[in-house]
Parts: sequence; C-alpha cells; structure tokens
Amino acid sequence: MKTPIRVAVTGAAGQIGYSLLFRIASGAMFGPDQPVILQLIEAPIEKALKALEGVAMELDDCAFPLLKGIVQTSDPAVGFKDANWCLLVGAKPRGPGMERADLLKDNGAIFIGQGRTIDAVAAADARIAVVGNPANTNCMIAASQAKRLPAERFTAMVRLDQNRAQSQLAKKAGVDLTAVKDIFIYGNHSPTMFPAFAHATINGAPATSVITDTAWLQGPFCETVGKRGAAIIAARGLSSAASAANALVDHVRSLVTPGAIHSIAVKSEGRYGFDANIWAGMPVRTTTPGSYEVIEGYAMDAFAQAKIAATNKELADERAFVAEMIA
Ligand code: NAX
Repeated sequence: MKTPIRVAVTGAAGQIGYSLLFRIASGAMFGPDQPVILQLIEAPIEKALKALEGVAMELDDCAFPLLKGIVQTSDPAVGFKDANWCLLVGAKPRGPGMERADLLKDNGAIFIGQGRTIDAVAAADARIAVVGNPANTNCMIAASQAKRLPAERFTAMVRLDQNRAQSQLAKKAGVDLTAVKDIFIYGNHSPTMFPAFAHATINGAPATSVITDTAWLQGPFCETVGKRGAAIIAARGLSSAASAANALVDHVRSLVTPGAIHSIAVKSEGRYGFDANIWAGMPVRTTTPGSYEVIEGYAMDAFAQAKIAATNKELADERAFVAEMIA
C-alpha cells in the first residue's frame, strides 16, 4: 500500500466541492492505488462549516477504501499542513453591482493569505491548482507570496475550457469526441480566452481541413467556448459545478501522468507573446509526476495573435489592479 497523499481543498462545502471530493476519494484523481487524506478548508462561517460536516459525513458513508482521513477546518494553517496538493476552489463570488476591481482586491486578500500559508506549512513537494475566480490572477497572487515553493508549482485551471472546446469541435465535425486532439486554451479563464483551433486535429488531420467553415471557427466556436459558463448559469440557474470538478480531476490527473499533453495556466515567462509575470493558459507536456514543460513553437497567424493580445491585455489589467497588494 502506498503512503497516503494529503490533498487540501478550499471551498470544500461549495458546489464544486460537492462534486469534487467524492471523485478524489474514489481514486479518479490520483489513481486506484493511491490512498488520500482530505484536508477540507471552509470559510469561518457557521453555515459553511456546518455544511462541511454534512459533506464529511457523506464521505464517511461512501466507505471509500482509499480515503484514509478527513480534516475539517477553517484555519488554513491546519488545512494546508503537509499538503502535497492544494486545490484552491473557494473564492469570493462577484456580488450584484460589484466592480471587477473590488472582486480582484477581495480575492487578492484571500489568495495572498493562502499563498503565504501554503508556502509556510505545505509539504516540500506541494503543488497548487487554482479554480476560484478570477483563477489566473488569483494563482499569480498566491504564487507571488511564495519564497520556498517555485512559481511553476502554481497552476490555474483552463481545462474546463479545453474540454468544452473539444466537445464543440467534435459535435461540429460529427465525430466521436476522442477523435479531436491538441485543442489548447491560451490566456485567461474568461470570455477572452483563445481556443487555438488551427492546431487541433480531427482523426489525425488538421481540424481546419475537416471543419472548413472558418467563419464558424473564428466566431461562434470561440464565443460558445468563451461564454459557456454564462450559458450554463442562464439554463441551470447555477454556475457549472460538476463539469468544473471533472475538469479539475482532469487537470491534476494529467499533471501526474508523464507524457500527458494538456492546457494549464502557468507563469508565462513571455511565451506566446504574453507578459512575463502573468499566468496564462498554454499547452504543456507532463514530464515527471507534478512537473511539466511548456510546449513552445506553435505558429500563430494574425487572427490568433490578435486573440492572444486581447486576452493578454485583460490579464495585464488584472495584474495592474492588484499590483500594490503583491508588491
Ligand atoms: P460556491 O459559492 O458554491 O462555493 C465556494 C465555497 O468557497 C463556499 O462554500 C465558501 O464558503 C468557500 N470559501 C469562500 N472563501 C473561502 C476561503 N477564504 N477559504 C475557504 N473557503 C472559502 O462556488 P463554486 O460553484 O463551488 O465555485 C467555486 C469557484 O470556482 C468560484 O470562484 C467560481 O467562479 C470558480 N469557477 C472556476 C472555473 C474555472 O474553470 N476555473 C469554472 C467553474 C467555477 O465557476
């Protein structure tokens, strides 16, 4: 039996948490032979902590053989202690009439605190994956506080967008989903993101040779992927949760699977024309479990360059809003 890994999850009693925790405990994220200890962190709010108790009871009631312990806490120093993976799902939602700058600042305060605490108490091999929005900038903020853990350990999730794009291309081409490969997301997890359809393949052929409707690829395809979150809220009355949890399972599973090729948001270091200090979605190849290299060299045409410039500007503006906080 392997030694259990410690998985800290913030926002554990939220919507995404309710779909996510059971998948982690069942082995979907780290594999069928990897025991886990769940370290569940909620905001210090009575209702949230009570709900967390209920979720923990349900986890007990599943009798998952791989689940070797559950910690419930509102203290990040307890929740992140010795964590090998820190899944930062909890965030402050945008309230009615709230300005984007205020949302960035309120979440900035949360992610500064969490970044510092993780750096102080998490395991030496800790990896951090951010889902709570604005995910890219929250990830950048958390990473800015780390002195011990290197910046590349901090990634933000764009996998939901990748999965959405893959599904839309398959539907349009009338092929099985698995026929679509190498569709990667560049930039922000927001409607400005760019799903780079020109590099995708369908049954091994360029997607653009199978779907020849360029106007659809440049217009409705990019818009549908970019605005899918809003479409789900309009239909369901609630934001995407099960698909987001599933995407986080995919994000981490791909990151622990050497050879996997997938999109994550990472510190750009100036790649693909992004500002150096922002976290932008781009394609990576997992090297050893938890580590990756960015796949460079995909050529960008004028359309792609304009899309990347727009999503880069949004990320640079977000960074500027919180620059004083992280200085
Ligand atoms: P919920 O509001 O259902 O749950 C969030 C939970 O986080 C709440 O239980 C809240 O008490 C908790 N929380 C708030 N501040 C906390 C803190 N400082 N420490 C610990 N817990 C804290 O939201 P849910 O639907 O679960 O979504 C969670 C986040 O994911 C949101 O920010 C949402 O915008 C974001 N999303 C990101 C996606 C992505 O692809 N990157 C897609 C899905 C989702 O919209």
